[in-house]
Amino acid sequence: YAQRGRLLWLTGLPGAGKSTIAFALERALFEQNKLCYVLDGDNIRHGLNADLGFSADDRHENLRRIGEVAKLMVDAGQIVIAAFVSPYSSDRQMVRQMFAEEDFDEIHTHCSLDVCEQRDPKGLYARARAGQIQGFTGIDEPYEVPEKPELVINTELLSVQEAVLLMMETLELGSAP
Ligand code: GGZ
Repeated sequence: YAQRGRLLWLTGLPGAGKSTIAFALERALFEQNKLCYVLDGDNIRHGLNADLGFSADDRHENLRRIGEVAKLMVDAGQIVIAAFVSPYSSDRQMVRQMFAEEDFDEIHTHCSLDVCEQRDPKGLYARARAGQIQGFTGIDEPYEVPEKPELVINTELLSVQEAVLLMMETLELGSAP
């Protein structure tokens, strides 16, 4: 059984569609018998990183640990799909540097703040606007737009399935589903 492990890193504003695309891609790869696994806030921040919040230092440590976990999984031959806001270029660069060039791809799930805020799937933008959450990315914390991502997915224009196809083709992940 030969499969090259690699890390696909999805970054973008809350509500941009990172996790949705990550899980749709996981399903598509799974159907092609590829070993893959999604890491996102829901399975990382409740367990391994339950001690961390959203200060710049905590976000840095969150992403450092995720990078280390992903490295082990990539060594084990997995396609790891990581979906994290990862708002700071320096943190994304740190993770990138943990991997060989061919094993790491940065994918910017791009969506305007207005549309993310309209979607507000968890009601967090509303809470941030109301002052109930401080330091919320896009509201009172910056999101540093990736300068040279391997791929940009505009989630205002593409459907989830179109985004999956684009990733499959551009990143040479397998045959089109
Ligand atoms: C950003 C926050 C915050 C703050 C809670 N800022 O839409 P979500 O809910 O599911 O995605 C966001 C998630 C961000 O966690 P990450 O581990 O991806 O962040 S980072 O990469 O910056 O470490 C959001 C929710 O947690 N959330 N508070 N203040 N997002």
